This record gives sequence, C-alpha cells and structure tokens, in this order.
Amino acid sequence: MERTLAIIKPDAVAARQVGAILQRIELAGFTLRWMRLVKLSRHDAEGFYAVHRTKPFFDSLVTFMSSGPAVVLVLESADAIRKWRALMGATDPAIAEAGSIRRDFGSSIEHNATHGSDAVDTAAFEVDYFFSDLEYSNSAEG
Ligand code: FUP
Repeated sequence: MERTLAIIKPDAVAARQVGAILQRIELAGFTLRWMRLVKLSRHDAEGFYAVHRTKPFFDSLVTFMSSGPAVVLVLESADAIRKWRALMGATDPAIAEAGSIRRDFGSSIEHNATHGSDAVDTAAFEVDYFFSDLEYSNSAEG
C-alpha cells in the first residue's frame, strides 16, 4: 500500500465541488486516511510549493492557494501516487484527459481543482507538512 497527499483546492471548494470530487476518489477505490478543511496562510502555501519558488507563476499560485479553504487528504491504495495523478489528469484542464477531475472541475492551469504528490519523496514531505504527530495519533488508524 502507498499513500499520497491530495488537495481539493480553493477554487473547487468555493464551487461546492468537494462532494463530487470525494465521490470520484471513493469510487476509484482509495481509502481515506486523513481529511481536513484548512485555510492556508501565505507562509503555509509558500512552504508547500517551495520547489516552485523561482517560477514566474509562484506568487500568483501562493495567492490562489491561500485565498480560501482547501481540503487536504491522505489517500491510500496500491500505486496511490500514480493512480491519483491519473484520476486528476494533466496540470492544465484544457489538455487534461476527458473524464479527469481537472478537465471536469478545473478552469485554468492555476485554478485546476486538485493537487497530488508526484513521487514517493514528495509524498512523504507533503503528508508530513500537514499531518503532525499529534494528528497521526488521533487519526482513523487510532
Ligand atoms: P502538478 O504536479 O500537475 O500539480 O503540476 P506542477 O507541479 O507543474 O505545478 C504545480 C502547480 O503550479 C499547478 F497545480 C498549478 C501551478 N502552475 C501554474 O499556475 N502555472 C503553470 O504554468 C504551471 C503550474
């Protein structure tokens, strides 16, 4: 079993698409290990996307990700990282696969509805970023 960090981004929360996206996650067979509605500060968003800090879109991305509540999830399944990224589709909704979450719920490359870790090491960093030891001890795993 593998775990990945998923985020339902502020655009999708504002558009009341959380339920529809969670339904796709559950129908795809993921086990929910952790879930929380969070309003990221700019500092939180900058730390989360630190690998992109030199990119031209960084400031806009941080502003967007801290603009309203987001749902942060830890998903578990076999091959969870690759499987969640396939369900999300390409970064840009305009070219994301038909039937993918970003195609159906995203509206631009920035406002693309969901996030997913892209590798084992980034998944470990990203889960740890939101998921403290105290929360772990109180998680569904008990
Ligand atoms: P992904 O792994 O699919 O989330 O894509 P990236 O790591 O390349 O990008 C991370 C986030 O930066 C995207 F979800 C949206 C944002 N981004 C932009 O806003 N503009 C771009 O040109 C590329 C990415």
